[in-house]
Amino acid sequence: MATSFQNFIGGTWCNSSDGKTFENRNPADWNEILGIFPLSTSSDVERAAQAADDAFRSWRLVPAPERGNILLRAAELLVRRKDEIAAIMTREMGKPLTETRGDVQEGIDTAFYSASETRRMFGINTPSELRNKMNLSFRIPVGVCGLITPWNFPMAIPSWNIFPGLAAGNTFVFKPAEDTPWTANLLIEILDEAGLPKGCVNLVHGAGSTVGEAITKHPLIRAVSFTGSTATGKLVAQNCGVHTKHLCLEMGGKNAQIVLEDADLDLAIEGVLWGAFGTTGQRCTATSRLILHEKIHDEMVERLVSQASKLRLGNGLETGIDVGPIINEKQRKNIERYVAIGKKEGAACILGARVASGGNLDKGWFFEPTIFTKVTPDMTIAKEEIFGPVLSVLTCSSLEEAIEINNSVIYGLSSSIYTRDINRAMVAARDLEAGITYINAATIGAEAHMPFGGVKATGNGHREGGWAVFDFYTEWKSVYIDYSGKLQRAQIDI
Ligand code: UN1
Repeated sequence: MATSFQNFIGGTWCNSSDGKTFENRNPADWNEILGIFPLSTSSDVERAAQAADDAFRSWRLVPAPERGNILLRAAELLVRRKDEIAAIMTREMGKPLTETRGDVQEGIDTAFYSASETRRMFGINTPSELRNKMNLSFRIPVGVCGLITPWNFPMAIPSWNIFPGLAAGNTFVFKPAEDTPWTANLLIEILDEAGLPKGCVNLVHGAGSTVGEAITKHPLIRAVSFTGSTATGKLVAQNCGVHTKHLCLEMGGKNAQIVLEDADLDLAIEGVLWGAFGTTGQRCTATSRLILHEKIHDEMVERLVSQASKLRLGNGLETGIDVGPIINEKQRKNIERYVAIGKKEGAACILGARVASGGNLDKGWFFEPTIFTKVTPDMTIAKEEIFGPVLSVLTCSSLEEAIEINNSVIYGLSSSIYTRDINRAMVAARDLEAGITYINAATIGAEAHMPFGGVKATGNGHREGGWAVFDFYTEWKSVYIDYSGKLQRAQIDI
């Protein structure tokens, strides 16, 4: 019998209001049921929002450094349980242990960073235009925040919202992805053990169409942070718009690595292997386009294919595995659909392009690392996010053309350029339309204390990570202190 897990509302573990459940399965071994989780209802969201609202009244008054101390304890517990959490995460979403340990580490880094910010979160004081008057402005929490997160970074993404959000004095209603509910429970356990007061973070498992939707419409929830597909993000945005909620959207990407003719090709090949096939290509920041200068195109493609074909697919719990499974059957079908479109539109498929099978691979949702060449910017596989191990290779004859190709898509999350020419690298850093640009490094690997997010259709202008996330999780309060002892009228001529 698989273990049953629960929601966490108002500091108490509980089932969904109507007792319904869903299964959590291992994408590398679909017969393995990891646990049974509550399929919650909108009335569970109602209770969670109430609990978060009650908790907010006192949590916002706890001195920020004291809130930070709880985050420090959470960080220490995460350090202690890192390997255990990583192993569970690999079982529920498939990426190899090296990567799930990295995912937990990103949570740890964010916890330490957020705790340190509780002694900063600087405000701004300005001179007043009047005599004997002082102007202060400082950050205040937003209130109850809704958090809807994806399965590809089940510790890092919740962490980089919840930790800074709590540091700033907010409380949460948290709905994790249905593919990775267990990691979410572990995070909540840790926050509880670290001493977080009841109701500050409420966990409600279930479907986006019920739990997610209720979060985006609930009147007590003032802000929503959503990471996931562009299609769902648009629905979230509609609801948040109608219900006047603050919204942070982190959606699709179509990230490119550019390799110019003077680049260190060994480095560029290592970078694209990691960027395109790490996490089985299932990162918002994954490299899904490779833009090669025509002078190095053939050599780079030949060497890349030879190395990509040696990547080892399998269960991420086993040592030596480079590429884990696709998250579920639906997503693997979606990848197959894009591969068929790529072939139909005339791209040349030179590696993979099929379901990986044989032995243990038949137990899960594996797909072979896939490379298309002769891709042109107008093709579907050059424009749409695939979220799988599929790389589209395009050709350019100059830096300017490479930048134009990079910028031709609707998205703008991550980008990368390999060149030894500092001048061209700096032009790329300025002109690539993306929230993140790497120079001589892959498109993946953002650090916890730097702003994370994208331009254009990737998001709505907010950033997660680093100091920038506090712009979402706080509002500015302006305070005027008049110590003149008389009525002073701003802007009024005497
Ligand atoms: C994501 O893919 O949604 O920069 C997050 C990176 C990781 C985070 C990725 N630190 O690739």
